[in-house]
Amino acid sequence: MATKRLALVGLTITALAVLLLVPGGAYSIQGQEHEEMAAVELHVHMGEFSFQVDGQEPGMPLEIEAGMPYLLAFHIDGQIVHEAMLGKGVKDEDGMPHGYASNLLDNIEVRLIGEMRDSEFEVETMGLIELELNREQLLEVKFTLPEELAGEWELGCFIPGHYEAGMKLPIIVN
Ligand SMILES: [Cu+2]
Repeated sequence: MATKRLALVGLTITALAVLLLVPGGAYSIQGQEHEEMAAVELHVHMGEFSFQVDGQEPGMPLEIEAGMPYLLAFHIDGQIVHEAMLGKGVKDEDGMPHGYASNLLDNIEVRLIGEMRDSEFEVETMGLIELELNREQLLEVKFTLPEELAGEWELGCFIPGHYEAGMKLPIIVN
C-alpha cells in the first residue's frame, strides 16, 4: 500500500543495511526497553508548510535538554510528502537551500520506530541525516544528545520550495 510505504532517505549506510536485512521490515529490539530511562516525548506536526510542536504556539522552538533521552514523534498532517532534517548552516545549491552543513544527529545513536507493511519496525543506527514522510505516516526517533551539542539548531524541510515557504523551526539544545 502506497500510504504505508515508509520512505527513509539519507540514513547512514548502516541503517540501510539493517533495513535491507530485515525480512518484512519487522525489526524490534526487545528486552532493552525496560532498562532505559523514560524518554521525554515531543510530537512534531508537519503541515503545508510548517513544523509545530504539539502544545506550543506556531513558530515556538523545539527545546531539547542534553543528557536526557528524547522521543520525537513526527506526524504528517498535510497532504504531501515532507522531510525533516535537524542541523545548522543551510547549504546552498544553485541558489536554493539544500540541507544543512552539519547535522545534529550525525554521530548520535538513534532508534527509529515506525510502521511498514502493516507491522511495526524498529531500527537502531549510528547517525541520522534525513527523514522523509508521506501522508498519514508517523515516525518516531529516539536519541540522547551530549552536552557538547548544546546551542541553536534548526529543523527544516528541503523539498524544493518548502523551506522558503517557512517550513523550518528553531531547535534549542540546553
Ligand atoms: Cu515540506
